[in-house]
Amino acid sequence: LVETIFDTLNAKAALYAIEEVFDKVGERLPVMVSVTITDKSGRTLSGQTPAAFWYSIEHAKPISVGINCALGAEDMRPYLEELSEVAPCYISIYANAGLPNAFGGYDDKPEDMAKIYDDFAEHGLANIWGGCCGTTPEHIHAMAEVVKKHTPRIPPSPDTQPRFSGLEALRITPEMNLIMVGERSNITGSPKFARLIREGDLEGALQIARHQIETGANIIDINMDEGLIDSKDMMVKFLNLVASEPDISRVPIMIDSSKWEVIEAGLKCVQGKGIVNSISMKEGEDAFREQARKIQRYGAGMVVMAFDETGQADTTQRRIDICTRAYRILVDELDIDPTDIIFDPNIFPVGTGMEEHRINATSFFEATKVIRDTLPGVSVSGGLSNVSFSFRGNNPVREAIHAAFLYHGMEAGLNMAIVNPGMLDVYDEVEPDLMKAVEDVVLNRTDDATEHLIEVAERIKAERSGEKKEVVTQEWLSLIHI
Ligand code: THG
Repeated sequence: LVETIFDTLNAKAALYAIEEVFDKVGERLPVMVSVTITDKSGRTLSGQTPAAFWYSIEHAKPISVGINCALGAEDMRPYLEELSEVAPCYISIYANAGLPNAFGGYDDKPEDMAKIYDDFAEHGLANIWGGCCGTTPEHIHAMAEVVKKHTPRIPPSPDTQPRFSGLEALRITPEMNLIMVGERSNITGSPKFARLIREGDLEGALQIARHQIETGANIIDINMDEGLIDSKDMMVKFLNLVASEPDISRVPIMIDSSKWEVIEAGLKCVQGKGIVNSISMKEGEDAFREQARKIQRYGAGMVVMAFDETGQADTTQRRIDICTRAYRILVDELDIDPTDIIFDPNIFPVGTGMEEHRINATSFFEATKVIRDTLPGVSVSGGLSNVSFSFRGNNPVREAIHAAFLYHGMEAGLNMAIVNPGMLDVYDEVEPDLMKAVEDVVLNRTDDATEHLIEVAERIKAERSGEKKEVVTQEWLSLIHI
C-alpha cells in the first residue's frame, strides 16, 4: 500500500521500486494506491486533478486506488466520484474523522462518518472502506454496519482511449481532430530556443514552451540534443523548471532525445504521464524490449519510429511491416497497453527534386491508414515541419504544405502531430492556385509538380514579405471535420 500520496513523482518512484522488488523475489503481490487531497482546490498538493493522478499511476495495475487522510469524508465526495469514474479497479476510502480541531483532536463521531459512507455506498463510489486519523474501532464498526446494506460498486470497464497527463488529464477521443504537440521547445528545431538555452536564459525558454500552449498545443515536445551542451543535465534542469510553472506543466510532456540516458533522466522528472520520443528497433529487438519495458514501468507512453536494424522505413510496406512487428512485441509479448503506443511512420520532405522522395507523403498516408486499421488502440503521429524542409525560408509555402499534409494525413488516420501550433493554416483558406500546386507535390499527382511548385513559391516569396499572422489554432481545427 502506497498511501497518503501528496506528490505523484514520489509515488511513481515507490511504484517503480515495488516492481523491482517483485522482479527480484519472483513473486507479485496486489498493490494498493491511496492519494490525499488536502485542500478544497480538488487537487493533490503537487497540483494534479484526480483523473490526472490516476493516469500517472495506473501502469502499476493496482488492485485499488483511493483517497485517505486529509479533510474528512464529506469533502472527499467530488474527488472520490472522479476517481470512481475513471479507474477500472476497486476504489478505497479511509478518511480522517474530520479536520483536526484546535487541540489536534478529531470531531467526527462514528455515526457522522457512517452517515457519509452510507451515502457514498448508496451511490456506488467505493469498494473498500476504513478510517484514517482520529478514527477508532467504533468508527470502523459503524461504517461496516451501513456499507454492507448496499450492493458493491462495479468498476467501469478498462479505458480503450489513449490517456496522458500533466497536472490535468488528456484523454484522446475519436472526436478530437488532432492532438498538437508543440515543436518549438527543441534546441535543434528552433534557433531562438537554442540561443536562449545557450545563453542560460531559461526563463525565456520557458516562455517559448508557454506560448505554444497558449496557441493551441495539447502536449509539448522538449528536446535538448545538442553537441555543445550537457543534454542530460539541461533536460533535468528544464523539466524541473517546467514542473513549477502550472500553466506549462498542466499539459503532458514529450521527452524528445536520441539518447536513452537523456530520456531516462527526463522520465524521472515528470509526475504526469508523459511520452517518450522515441524508441525503435534500430539497435535490434532486445534493446527495444528493454527500453519499452522501462518506459512502461515509469508510466509513460512511447513514440515508436518506423526504424529497424536496416534503417528508416521509406516505403509503404516497410513502414507497415516495422510498425506491425513492433506492435506484436510490445502488445503480445510485453503486455503494453496499445493506447500507450504512438507510431511515427516517418514524415520526410517532399519537393526535394529527388525522384525517390516523390512518394514520401503518399507512402506515409497509405501506411498510416493500414496502421490505424490493423493495429488496434495505437495513435499515429509525425514531425509535420519535416515535410516542407526543402522550402525553408518560404513560410507561406511551408504552411500550405503543412495544411495539405495534415488534411490528407488526418483523413488517413493521423491523430497527433508535432507542429508549430501558432502557425497552422486552414486547408480551405489557402489560395486555390497555391493549394493545387502544393497538392500536386504532396499527393505526387504530376511529373513536373515540384518544378511547378518551385515557380509558384518564388512568385509568392516575391509578393509577400514573409510576415505571418499567428492564430490560435484550436479555432481553425474546429473548422475541419474529417
Ligand atoms: N518525429 C518525431 N520527433 C521529432 C521529429 C519527427 N522531433 C523533432 C522533429 N522531427 C520535429 N520538430 C521540428 C521542429 C522544428 C522544425 C522541424 C521539426 C523546423 N524548424 C524551423 C527550420 O528548421 O526551418 C525553424 C525555423 C525558425 O525557427 O526560424 O522546421 O519527425 N517523433
